Amino acid sequence: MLVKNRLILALDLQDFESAKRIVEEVHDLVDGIKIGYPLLLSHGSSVMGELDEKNVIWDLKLADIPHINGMIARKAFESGARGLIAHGFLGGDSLLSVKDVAQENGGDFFVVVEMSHPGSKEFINLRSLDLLKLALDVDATGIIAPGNRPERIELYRSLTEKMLILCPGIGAQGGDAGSAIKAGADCVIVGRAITESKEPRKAAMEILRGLSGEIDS
Ligand code: OMP
Repeated sequence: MLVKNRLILALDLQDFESAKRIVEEVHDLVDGIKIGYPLLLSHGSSVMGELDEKNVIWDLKLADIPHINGMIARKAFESGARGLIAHGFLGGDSLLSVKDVAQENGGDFFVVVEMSHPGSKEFINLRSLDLLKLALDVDATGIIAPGNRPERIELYRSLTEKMLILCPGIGAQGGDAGSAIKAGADCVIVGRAITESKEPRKAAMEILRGLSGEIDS
């Protein structure tokens, strides 16, 4: 994945016309668009043909046995995905099946190592360092880490130079884009702060302005 503007749009909408309008407004400002169940279950994978964006990451948070993970990953790449998000807690074999398919397709895959919502502290975040190790072992393109916990991003950055760190949890979940980048994130993932704004382009530009201070400094 090419990192340039350091912003990824989370397009968590069910209304495709609104989704398309937002993409048209911001596509030149973002490094990619993340889509997931809200859009895919509402409109199917045919949305891919109509999105004006090359780097579409499918956030399916894959969490199944290797055979099924591989089958779903193959379908996603066949449908035009350039990247996939998978959970690591299923273990190395489940992740390797995603990696194999991503590699065959020249695509990216990202492993969730820690999440941004309060409930994540009950289970997944207790094993984050093991999940990070797994992501490194399977040579993932990158990890998903909480943008609203900069101290955790700093820790992950100190433990991996080569993997990308993509960070959601900005805006609506309390995180600050500039602080996440300063802590070591490669990209922030932003949904509602852009999609629910009356002026999505202006909102995206505002976020980029906040990032540029950190990138230059
Ligand atoms: P907003 O809170 O609206 O910016 O959306 C955040 C996006 O990031 C949603 O698409 C979530 O599914 C996703 N996300 C998190 O919010 N927290 C996480 O820990 C992980 C993800 C993710 O995997 O992308």
